[in-house]
Amino acid sequence: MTTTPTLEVYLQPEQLKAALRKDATVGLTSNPKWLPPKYFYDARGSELFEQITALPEYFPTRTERELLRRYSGEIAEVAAPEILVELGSGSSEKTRLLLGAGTRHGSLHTYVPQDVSVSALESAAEQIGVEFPNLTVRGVVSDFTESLHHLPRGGRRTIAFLGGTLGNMVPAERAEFLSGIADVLEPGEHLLLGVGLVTDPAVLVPAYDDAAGVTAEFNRNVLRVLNTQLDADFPVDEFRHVALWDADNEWIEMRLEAERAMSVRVGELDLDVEFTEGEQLRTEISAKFTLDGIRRELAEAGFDVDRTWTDPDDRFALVCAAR
Ligand code: AVJ
Repeated sequence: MTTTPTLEVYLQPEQLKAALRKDATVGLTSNPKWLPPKYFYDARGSELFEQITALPEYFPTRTERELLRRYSGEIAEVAAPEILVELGSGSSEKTRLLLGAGTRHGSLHTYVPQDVSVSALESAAEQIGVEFPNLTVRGVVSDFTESLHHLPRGGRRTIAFLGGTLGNMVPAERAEFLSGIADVLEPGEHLLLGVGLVTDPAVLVPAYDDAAGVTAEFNRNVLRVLNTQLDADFPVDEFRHVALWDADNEWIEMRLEAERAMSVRVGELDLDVEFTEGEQLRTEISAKFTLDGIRRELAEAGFDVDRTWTDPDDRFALVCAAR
């Protein structure tokens, strides 16, 4: 049986644009200035992120892939998913390992990749459909914080949230997000998290500041998105990429530093944004976790942690938690 993947769109380009207008208005008029990381991922940004995942310095993706290669059989046994929902699925590249294990285990019949990027979802859903002809594939274009209202029914579900993307949220946002997931799951359903662990800053920082400058381009891409979407005139090449380890908060922070004083016009917002020389705009946090810390956050949200798996260097963890 081969069925064509379907794509359900709950986030229209106009809605994404309205959210961008609102977030850019708030963030660019705040002190310090900031922008949410979800706007990195237009077609070019998604492609740059794919390049990041292959960089020698960026260990999270290959570490998580290795964990999935090793342990997806155990994960399938613990969670026995009939429906696998993946939040922020991107290219779904590592998910193939889970899909393979789920189908071999015999339980899995449906894969629901969710992402804000239509381009990433379309190609991922199509490839998965070809590779796993017996799986029903239902792509969902939405914002993952809002996608929980549209969860499929009709079988035991596992929600996978991989890659360390949970780290893009500050603790209060994570608490709300995790309890939101707990609320929509039934007892016996699972959440599978992939999280980066607190590790040596000498390893972490280069992962976000690679020698080839791909992460710098990815970071600056958010300004290109504003230029295109909001008719802004950021001189993109006059912003310097900054990545630092915030030891108190245990997160990596990415910023863009204005190399000179400037006034940026954001046409669609009828807004002029002043930067002083050296002023930094925060574009992303990527929080890292300890096993005790993530267990505690999950327990507070209403989960029971069944199993954790880590790599030999303790840089990344897969955490499987039951509702
Ligand atoms: C996709 C959010 C997991 O935080 O490591 C990679 C994004 N930013 N390099 C991460 C990212 C800079 C990535 N996540």
